[in-house]
Formats: sequence, structure tokens, C-alpha cells
Amino acid sequence: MILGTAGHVDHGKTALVKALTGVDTDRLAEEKRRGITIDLGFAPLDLGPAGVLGVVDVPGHEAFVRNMLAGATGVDLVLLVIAADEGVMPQTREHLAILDILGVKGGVIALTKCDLVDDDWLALVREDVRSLVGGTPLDGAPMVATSVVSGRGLDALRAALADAVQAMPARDAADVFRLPIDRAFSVRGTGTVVTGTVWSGRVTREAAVRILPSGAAARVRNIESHGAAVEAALPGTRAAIALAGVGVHELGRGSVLVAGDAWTASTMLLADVALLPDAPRAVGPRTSVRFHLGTAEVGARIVAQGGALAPGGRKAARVVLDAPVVARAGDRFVLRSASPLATIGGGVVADPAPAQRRARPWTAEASTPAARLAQVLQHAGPLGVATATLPVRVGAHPGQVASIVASISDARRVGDVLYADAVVQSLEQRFASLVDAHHAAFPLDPGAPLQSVRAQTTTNAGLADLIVATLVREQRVDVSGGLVMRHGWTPTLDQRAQTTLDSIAHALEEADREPPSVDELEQRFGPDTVSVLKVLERQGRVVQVAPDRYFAASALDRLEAVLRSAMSDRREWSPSELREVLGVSRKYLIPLLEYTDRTGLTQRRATGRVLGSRTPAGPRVSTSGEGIRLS
Ligand SMILES: Nc1nc2c(ncn2[C@@H]2O[C@H](COP(=O)(O)OP(=O)(O)OP(=O)(O)O)[C@@H](O)[C@H]2O)c(=O)[nH]1
Ligand SMILES: [Mg+2]
Repeated sequence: MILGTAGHVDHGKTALVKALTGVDTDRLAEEKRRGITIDLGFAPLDLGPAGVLGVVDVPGHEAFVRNMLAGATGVDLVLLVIAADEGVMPQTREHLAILDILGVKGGVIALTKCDLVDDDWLALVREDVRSLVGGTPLDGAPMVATSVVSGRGLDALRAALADAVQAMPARDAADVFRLPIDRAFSVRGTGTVVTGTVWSGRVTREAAVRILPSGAAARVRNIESHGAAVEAALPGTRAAIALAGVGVHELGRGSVLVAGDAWTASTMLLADVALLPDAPRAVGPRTSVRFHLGTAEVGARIVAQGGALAPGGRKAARVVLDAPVVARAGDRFVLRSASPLATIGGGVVADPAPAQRRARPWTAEASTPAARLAQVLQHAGPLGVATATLPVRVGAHPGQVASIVASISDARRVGDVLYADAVVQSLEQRFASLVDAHHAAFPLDPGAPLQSVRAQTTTNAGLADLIVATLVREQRVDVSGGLVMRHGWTPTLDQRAQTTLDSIAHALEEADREPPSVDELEQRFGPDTVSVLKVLERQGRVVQVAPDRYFAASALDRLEAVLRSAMSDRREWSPSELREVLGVSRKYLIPLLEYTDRTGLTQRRATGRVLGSRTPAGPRVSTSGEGIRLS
């Protein structure tokens, strides 16, 4: 578990950590010279049966609040430090506001430097502090009077911390792994080392990991926790991780070490954003603010639903970031203004990687992972959402995701992708309308080409499969021979079409082995010709031998019989011999032989053809564009 300090500059945070742990966390030369903390310091605090706390000591100076934020963001518990002689000061308030925004669950208050004040004064400070923390995560927190000079209160403080630790729920190691990096350096003989607090999940030696937002892949070479080598970095602990395959220049504070496919970095997220009541001014869509999440800090703009966000207000918003950030639904973030330099508010991430850039924001804080899932699916539309990303997208443990998916009735799954039911239904509707439109436009056609209706409905093949399967199962459409038609549809032949049909069938039978082309038929029989030919083809009375030519089935049967008997000698027949035996001109011969090659009746060789392997009753192949069709 992680304990973070908080409090105004010089109030004795580092001195108290040293008194408790024996570690001086001010390690920089400049910190020693100036007597203040500048960057984060780390030390283990052994609380005996309550376990070892990872302490993150933060700077109190107003110029280093950004460093405080990087340290405060992953803590379970806070140690709020207030010097008894000075009492509540500006960064006492600012740090407390930050802890509130970050949703820190609890902690302990230390009144330090008690050797410098008398008991009456101390009682007044206690009262001040009590009223300050009312309504914050430290409301009702134990308050311990301490002095590192006299040693007063140190044991009581340890005991209070041990109680607070035992009241905190442990983090789940079965979650997806994330460690926001707070330091990265290179160690001779070891290579690149990163440190940070494990926010969720665990990682073991030799695990494959990624650094985001860069996307660089790396391998965990070694892990240390509080200076000792360990096999796994566990959630809620400090870890130093040696990485193979990545250079120190590729990462730094703000980068995130992750494992698994769920994580991405995004330059936009949806969130529930609130401004502090004492924020200096409203935040409009063009106001630039500093966005702090984990150890990352980037410039951002807040596009709130229905206009600017006023001090004290809270709205659903789109957060547009200057650089990609790794976030998870439910993450807390802090907003600061650059001038004046101040903490102005913060929020909760609703969707860390929305699918559409113009996605409408929604309010997230009150919503459950199941409600977020419904929203995410709605926003994703026909793109759907990969189930592997759901732990991050909706902010639930992988183990919970399956039951959340099962609990919502309005989603459909295709492979590893989930779609909103409403989205699939509207695509089904679209598919059915396209079929109807085809029937209306071509009443003589047996159906619409399936491929084309699929392509006009969605470019997602898996989704198209689902739609066709559903519509067929629900008996709304039929699929046959590469065509799709309304269930029970039969081409309607009115008197005129029936006459045309009879005439064309007759004409093709008459023409026998040298039938007219489609164009010629159209000139003679009018605009219904093409549709009528398809009806005849479906009835098995004609066969499309070439794109522009149909034969009467009876004529084709005779031609094939001639070929079969003539070529039964199994030798190779030249084109001119075949023309002779079939009695057709070259114009008919070539398409005919190409057709019999396709159906397997003949086989083309270097200088002629031999009889193929097709059985006499084998399938006929249509050339009308939908592949093999059984006649
Ligand atoms: N008399 C007395 N002095 C103290 C006590 N605790 C800290 N100090 C002194 O207060 C000064 C500041 O202490 P630090 O621990 O550096 O304060 P800090 O809160 O860490 O300061 P920043 O990290 O810069 O915000 C030092 O000179 C300490 O020696 C105490 O209990 N009694
Ligand atoms: Mg300090």
C-alpha cells in the first residue's frame, strides 16, 4: 500500500518521514542546499503486522505542485502534515483539494513541530484543522500531535497509520497491469530502469510489456521493491523495473508501463469535469489548462456540454489533449491553470479512447461499468468494440467484464467484437430495405446480388455475416445462388413480361446452336429482356454461356452430347476440328469452348482440347457474376 505525504512547504513532511523510516528522502543536492523538497522521495515504512507501506514524500512548495501531483496520484492513504506553529497555509488547502479530486480514500493528520507551541495554541490549531477537513476524505481522520525533536507522537502516528492500512481494501492482482512511470534512468550493467507505483495488476520477471504513449515494446529483466529483488511487482507497491529492449531516452515521467492489449493512449477522452468553487474563472472550449493524470502532465482544452464550465460547476465534457495520455475509465485527473498557477478542478474519465472524434460527451461518475459499456457500444456504432479493450474502456477487472457483458441484453458479439443491438438492428433494417428496393426496381429479377447488398450495408465482413444469418433465421430474407431475396419472393410476371418470356425462350430454341446476343434480343424484345433471361435461367430453360450470350438449355445439351461422343477417343482436338464437328462459326465456337472448359467438360491443352473429367450430370457454371451456381 502507498502512503503519500501532503502539506505546505517547510511544515516537516520530510523530517517526519525520516523519523518514521530512517530514510532521508531529499536526495538532490539542490534540495539539501535550499532545505526544501523539489522532487518526489521514496522510503519504505515497516508497520510490523500491518505490512510495509511505500511512502512517497512530496514537495510542499507552490512551485512544485506538479511534482506533488505525480506523487499523490497513485496513493492509497495520505499523511497530511500541518506545522503546529504556522497552522493551515495555502498549499495545505491546495493539497487537500487535490487529494479530494483524486478521490483518496483516507489517511492520518500529523500536527508537526509541537515542541514549538504550547497546548492552548495546539488546541486552537486542532480546531482549525478539523473544520478545514470537514467534507474532505480526511473528515474524521485521526489527528496526531508530533515532534521529531522530542519524539512526541511518533508511536501514536505509527499506530494510527497501521489502523488506516487495515481499513483499506487491497488492490486486485488479477487486474490489467499499469505502472505510471515517475523516474527513468540508466544503471551501468543493468540498463534502463523505471520506477513507479503499480496502480493495478501485477507483472513478473521476463514478462512482455509496452511503454505508452510511444508504444515501444520491452521485456522485464528484473524487479526490485524497496531495494530487494522480487519475482513480481504487485499492485499498490513501489517498484523499480529493469527493462530490456528500450532506451532511457524513450521514456520518462508521464510514460506508462503496461502489459496486455487493453491499453492505448489517446489525445481525446470523455469525462465528467468539475471546477473548484474558488477557481479564478470559467473554463471555455478555448481556455488552455494543464491536465494531470498519473505522472503525466499535458496541455488540454475542455469542451463541456452546453458551453463554458463555471467555478463550482460540474459537466460532461470532451477533454482534448495536446499529447496522447494513457487513461482508464474511472481514473481521476486534476486540472490546473498556468496563470495564475493554481489547481482549478478535475474530473473522472468516462471513456479513455472514444471511437468518434465528435462523440457527444456524457456524464460518467455515477455510471457503472455496465452503463459505460452501453455508452461505449452506442458511440462505437458499426465499428464495434474489441472485448480485449473493455477492462480499460469501462474500468472493470477482466474477471468482471465477462459478467458485465453477459448482464447487458442489448449487445451482440461477433468473434471478439461487441456491437450495440440498436446498431445491428438498424443495419439489418438497411439490408432488408436494400433488398426491397431491388425488388421494386427489378420486379422480374429473382433477387439482388448478395455481395453488393452486403457491401452497401457494412464493410465489416463479420458484422455482415451476423446480419445475413439473423435475417435468414428470422425468415425475413432468403439467400440462394449468390442472390438475396425477400422471404418467399417470386418474380412477378405480368402479361407483357410473360409474353416476352415465351418469345425469348422460343427465339433461343429456334436459333439452336447459334443464338442471338443479349443486345440483339433486347432490340427485338425490349427492356425486360435481361430480367426475363434471368427468370428463364432460374427456371433452367436457358444457360448463360458468355456475358452477352444465352443458349437454350436444350441446344446446349445437344452441343455437349456431340462433343462428348466425338471426343470420346480421348485425343486432342484442334479448334477447327471442333468447329467442324459442332457446326458453328468461330464467333460462337470460342465462347462455347471457354464455357465447356469452365464447366470441366473439356480441357484446354497447348494446341487443342481433350475431353475433361466432368460427369455428364455435373454442375453448370453461371457467368453472371456470383460464382458457381447449381442449375
Ligand atoms: N522544531 C522542529 N523543527 C522541525 C520539526 N520537523 C521539521 N522541522 C524543521 O522544519 C524544517 C522543514 O522541514 P522539512 O521536513 O524539510 O519540511 P517539508 O515539509 O519536507 O518541506 P518541503 O518538502 O520543502 O515542503 C527543517 O528545518 C526541519 O528541521 C519538528 O518537529 N520540530
Ligand atoms: Mg520535504
